[in-house]
Amino acid sequence: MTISTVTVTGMTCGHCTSAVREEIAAIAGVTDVEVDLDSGRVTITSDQDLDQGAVKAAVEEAGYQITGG
Ligand SMILES: [Cu+2]
Repeated sequence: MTISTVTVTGMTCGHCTSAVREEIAAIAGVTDVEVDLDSGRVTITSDQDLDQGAVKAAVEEAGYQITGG
């Protein structure tokens, strides 16, 4: 099991966090996604090495940006 964290900017409400959570949850191997709206911190649990490019693409697909790991 691998736990990764990224920081996402641009989220302003629960709909934003849901959009990010759903996009990241669709990535291969991801088993859990926790999104903290206030800090922008997203904690991703996966059962295989996480594809960071896929995470970036998922966040951008949801309409937000990753600012840090
Ligand atoms: Cu929102």
